[in-house]
Amino acid sequence: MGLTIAQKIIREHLISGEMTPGSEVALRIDQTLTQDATGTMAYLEFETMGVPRVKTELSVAYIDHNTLQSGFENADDHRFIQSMAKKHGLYFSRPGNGICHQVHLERFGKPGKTLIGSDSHTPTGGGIGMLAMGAGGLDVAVAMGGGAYYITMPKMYKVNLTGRLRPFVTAKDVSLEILRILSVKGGVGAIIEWGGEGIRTLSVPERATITNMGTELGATTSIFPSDEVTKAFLEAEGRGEDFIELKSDPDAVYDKIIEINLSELKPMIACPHSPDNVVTVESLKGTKVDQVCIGSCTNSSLYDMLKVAALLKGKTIKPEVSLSVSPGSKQVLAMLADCGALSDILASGARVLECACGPCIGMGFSPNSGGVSLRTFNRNFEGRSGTADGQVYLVSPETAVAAALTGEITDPMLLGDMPEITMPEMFKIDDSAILPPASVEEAPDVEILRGPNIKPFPDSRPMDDCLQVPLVLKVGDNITTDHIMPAGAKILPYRSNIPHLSQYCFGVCDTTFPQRAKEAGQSIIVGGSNYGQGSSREHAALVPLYLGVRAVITKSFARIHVANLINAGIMPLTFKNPEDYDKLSQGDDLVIENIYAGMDSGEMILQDKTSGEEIPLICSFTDRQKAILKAGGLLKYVGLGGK
Ligand code: MIC
Ligand code: SF4
Repeated sequence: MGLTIAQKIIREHLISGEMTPGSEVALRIDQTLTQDATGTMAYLEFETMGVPRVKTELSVAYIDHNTLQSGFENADDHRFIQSMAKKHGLYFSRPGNGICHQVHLERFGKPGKTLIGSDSHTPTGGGIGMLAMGAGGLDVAVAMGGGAYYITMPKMYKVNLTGRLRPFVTAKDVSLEILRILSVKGGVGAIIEWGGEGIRTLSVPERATITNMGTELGATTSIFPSDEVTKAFLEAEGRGEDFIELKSDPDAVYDKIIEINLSELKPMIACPHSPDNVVTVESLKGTKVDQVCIGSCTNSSLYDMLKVAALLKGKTIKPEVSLSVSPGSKQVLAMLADCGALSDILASGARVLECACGPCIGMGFSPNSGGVSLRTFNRNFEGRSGTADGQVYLVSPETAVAAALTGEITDPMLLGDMPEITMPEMFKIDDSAILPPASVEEAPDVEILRGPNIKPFPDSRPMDDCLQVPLVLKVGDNITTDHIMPAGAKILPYRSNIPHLSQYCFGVCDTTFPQRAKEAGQSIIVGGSNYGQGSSREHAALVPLYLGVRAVITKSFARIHVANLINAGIMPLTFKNPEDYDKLSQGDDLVIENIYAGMDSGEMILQDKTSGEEIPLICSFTDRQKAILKAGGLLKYVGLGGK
């Protein structure tokens, strides 16, 4: 039987396990990346392991999320990460050099390699033919130390593209269309391979837009073949030698095949507050717009920015609209400046922001109260913009420009002719903001710089055989890690300070949760389906751990979050009968007995002492996961992590 592209890369990196969907496989990881919002924690964890130098082929520490530096906290954390990188053999991408995924694609991504990153949009690398996956910081730390990365062997989906995108219809619209078809749960447990003759018309950054947003489908990752388009991109980055051809076998077998005709696609838009709440732009025409943001790891390539500049050239945005443009990297910004496109953007009335995540993660540029914000980003979760009642829509750069120029949601196809965009043959290569590590000889003398914002990890404890605890919080479906542990300019600086962060846990759903959880001492959370979707932030597990949460019971979990819970020593359990969710109420007294035996049999009984109900639960842990939970988390399991 033939293999898919992902199966070929997995086979080549397989350390242990069976490549049958559902079984756990351990993979050798070639490259890692971290960003600063998850990085400080990941490097503290790496430090605990006592490995002097990273054992991967390449590891990069990026600073791109917390670049506001509104106090000493971020600046201190950045110096810590920089000194860790220098000492332990990592490249360090300075603040302002760009968003990790964009820079990694430009300067480091290699077809056929495995990459894990402490950021859920690491699958951006799938655009260049990498098997690139988002992971919790601790899993990235383990990979840096030479350890395997464990995933559940995914199913294989294929999307066949035919035809060619019309002007004003873009890779972003392809991403939104697949979200419309599959929903935010539709990719869970699967790797999505993109193929068909239509992919030849898509450049690497356009492919990367699509694999980036595969994260919103819940997919393990998404991947394109490595072909002549990939080769041309690598050559333009001066890295032609990194090219290898990669394609699936003609008789590869897929669990699901989806057909999309690019020629028939229309400009699409995701409405508040979920990336799969997708309709055509046309259907919302006339909706008044207050703010437009262009950028993020989804849509900040040179190609995107050149289109934006060409459409804005000689025009002025509506006075009622505030427009921000953040190029994805220093390379993109420098090339925009050199060719004059930056002046066209500035002359239109746009605010040009730093090459960083910025508004995407609520680091400034929050919309006005109740404001409608059209963003070329990948997530529009409630409250994520920093304005609790902000109405965030996700669109392509073309649709964003159309709204900025007209002040309302407008089908960009009405803008007239799409100007011709000529891409340069070579990108401008300047790696001066990427600092190499110290040599092996010099590394021991590098001092690690720490600030007072860095607080110890929460202590975990071995799983008890019996839990007798209250149901401290009951939430619904599709709870994101932004709900569990919000980000934004006020909170993000404290990513290395779990006690401080804990005050904001579940703030979007229930501001009384932290206090109630603390008072309970130990507790259980109950959720609906796809619990923990979105960001890879392990803080969404570490903070509940700090607040005493011992188990989370849901209808289903998202992939990275369930791994983070187990790594933190919190037991993820699912209802055997999803309708039992309705039998539980917040505040109920719960008991789970014989937990160890239950882990072995795969089933436990939840007794609700308040209602008298007995509810069967499922726990399908591997032996490794059982051992981690019994030990009280991954660090304890490997003999580290304090008391
Ligand atoms: C996000 O887009 O939510 C983030 C911020 O990039 C996160 C990482 C984090 O929370 O630090 C992600 O996607 O993993
Ligand atoms: Fe940064 Fe937004 Fe991309 Fe997350 S999704 S990495 S916050 S740009």
